Amino acid sequence: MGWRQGAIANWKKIEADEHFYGFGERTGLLDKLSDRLTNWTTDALDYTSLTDEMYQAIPFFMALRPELGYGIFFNTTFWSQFDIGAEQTGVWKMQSQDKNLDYYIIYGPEPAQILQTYTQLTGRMPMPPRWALGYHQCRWSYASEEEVRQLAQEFRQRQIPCDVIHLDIDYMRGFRVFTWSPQRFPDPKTMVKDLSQNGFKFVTIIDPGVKEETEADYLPFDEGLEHDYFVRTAEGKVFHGYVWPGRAVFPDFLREEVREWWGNQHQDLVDAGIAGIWNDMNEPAMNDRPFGDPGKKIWFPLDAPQGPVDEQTTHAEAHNLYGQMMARACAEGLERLRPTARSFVLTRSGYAGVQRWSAVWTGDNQSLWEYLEMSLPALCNLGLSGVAFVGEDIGGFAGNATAELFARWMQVGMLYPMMRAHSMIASARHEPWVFGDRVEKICREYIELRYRLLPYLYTLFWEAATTGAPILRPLLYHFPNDPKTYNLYDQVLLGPSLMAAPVYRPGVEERLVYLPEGVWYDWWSGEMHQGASHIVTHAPLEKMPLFVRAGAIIPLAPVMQYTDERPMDELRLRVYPGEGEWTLYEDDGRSFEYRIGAWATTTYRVHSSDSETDGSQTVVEIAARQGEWQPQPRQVTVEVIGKGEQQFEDDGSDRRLTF
Ligand code: MIG
Repeated sequence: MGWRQGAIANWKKIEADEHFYGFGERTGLLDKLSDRLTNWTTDALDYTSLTDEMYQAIPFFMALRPELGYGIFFNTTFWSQFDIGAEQTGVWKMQSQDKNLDYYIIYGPEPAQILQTYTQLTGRMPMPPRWALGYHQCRWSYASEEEVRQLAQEFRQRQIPCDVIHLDIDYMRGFRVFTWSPQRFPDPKTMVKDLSQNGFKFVTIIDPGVKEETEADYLPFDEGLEHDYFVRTAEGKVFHGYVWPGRAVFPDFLREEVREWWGNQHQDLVDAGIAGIWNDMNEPAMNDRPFGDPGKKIWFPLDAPQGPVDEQTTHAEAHNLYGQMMARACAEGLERLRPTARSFVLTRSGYAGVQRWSAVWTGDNQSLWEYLEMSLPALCNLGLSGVAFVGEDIGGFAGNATAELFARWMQVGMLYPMMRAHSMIASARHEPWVFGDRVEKICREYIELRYRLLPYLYTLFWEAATTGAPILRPLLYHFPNDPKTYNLYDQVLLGPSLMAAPVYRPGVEERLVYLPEGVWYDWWSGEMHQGASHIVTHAPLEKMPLFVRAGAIIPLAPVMQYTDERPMDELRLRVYPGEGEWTLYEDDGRSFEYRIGAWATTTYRVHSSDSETDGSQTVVEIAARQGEWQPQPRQVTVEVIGKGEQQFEDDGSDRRLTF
């Protein structure tokens, strides 16, 4: 180790065959060997595969080689940096502007164990509302009640499932947070109520910058100023930056009373029926002069005091926590204001542990094939950093998707833990029907597949909530001793069983796929393949190659137009012959009752047995349901691939089926 004024560093050896993952939100490919990675939250607008500082700053990574892996959590919120053999081959380095060197070494040997321990330290996500797993539609902006009603109607008429509509900054009056534009949204409560009859939930954007309003009454500014809630400079002046509403001030979210006050500001939105909040610009992002002028990006002076008086620090230490504490204020506020319903919170910026309060999306990507390609390793590395509920803007934020790009992106988006399409102001719309019939049909099919997979997905969220496991996983997560997976960034596992090998290049209709050890089944045709091997699979625009591991049990729900359209009255289990086990998790999907026992788990097992008379049989065993939650009466169909199906009324008792 070494130190000098204002910096401290530590060096360690890189072993042969070692690879490096996690590091929070990152561009480029999966393995970060030979990279330098800075932890400093930044509005990474226009980022590319070479960009270092991103919206999230999570000073955690894991090192992996066959039979051994370990994690490092660098416990500092100051500016910090990892150098993974870039400066000196065979050596990695961590340095920070902290006075103390404080870090955790987390033993694996496998990624799952590392994450379990890491999330024991930094926390895990709460169960989200089930509707947040549905399809989200966003645009900057759906800017009037009429436009929103039209959009909602379009989804239902075209029978494309959708649960959530996001309202971007133009719903506000002159970009003032916690207001509505009276011209564009004269009666938000009625709009939300009407559309909720049809199953829609609403998420509104909230930025941290509060408009400095010296004349008219504007409570968020007046109250914040009166109670001294805004960040001040070291000289004691209220700090100003320029954001959407013009000259603005910024709450000091590090203080508990400020978080509480901020959380309570969401009351009117909650009264209007808003069920989720989207926190943007919280790196924090701001300019030194009004937007539109050629200003430059700034943030608070590094010596600006922040935090409670008895534990005060400066922005140098608080910077990386700004977005995280804003998301926390929001999540805790919503839980107070909606005490019987789970809410959805989405944040752009965060630090280690952001999963405790919010889902994360990766900011401003572009409508280009390269960004579709990069989305998988980016989301996988976030998952390997403890943040399981993540998504990218489907279709790309900046620019205009082509029909082909959009179709391929919707296929990949089906795998994103948060599935949301978005598009930038003045760019083409990214809705499932804007690219003509062929692409609309593809979008419908993949969104429907998402809804069919909801019981599987919801169980993966439960796993994330209880163990810290990612939902979207790189192959190395399940095959950590297979070096062929170490740089495999363009195939992903959704949970333990379902593997996708998406197409992310124009004009490509054949896809090379690596099948790790074991038997794999083609999701679409049921065809069986023996791994470890490479295969070439046909992938016309209608098809994203999907494979299932032998021994997998995938629970499927009927297609619905939104998650709560009706209780799940039918459940289909797709069973892939082999040895395997799967526990299905269920609860009411919306309240906090699961915390006091209102949940249900059912464990299914599959194995083969050789009987003298019938040859090889597949046996499916269903253990008696556990927990206090009672699902709706339902018909269960067990379908063993290649063997046939059987049905029964699910009364929660144990059974044994042979095929
Ligand atoms: O200065 O609210 O990343 O998703 O649509 C741009 C407008 C501000 C950036 C976000 C983007 C959002 C946009 N915001």
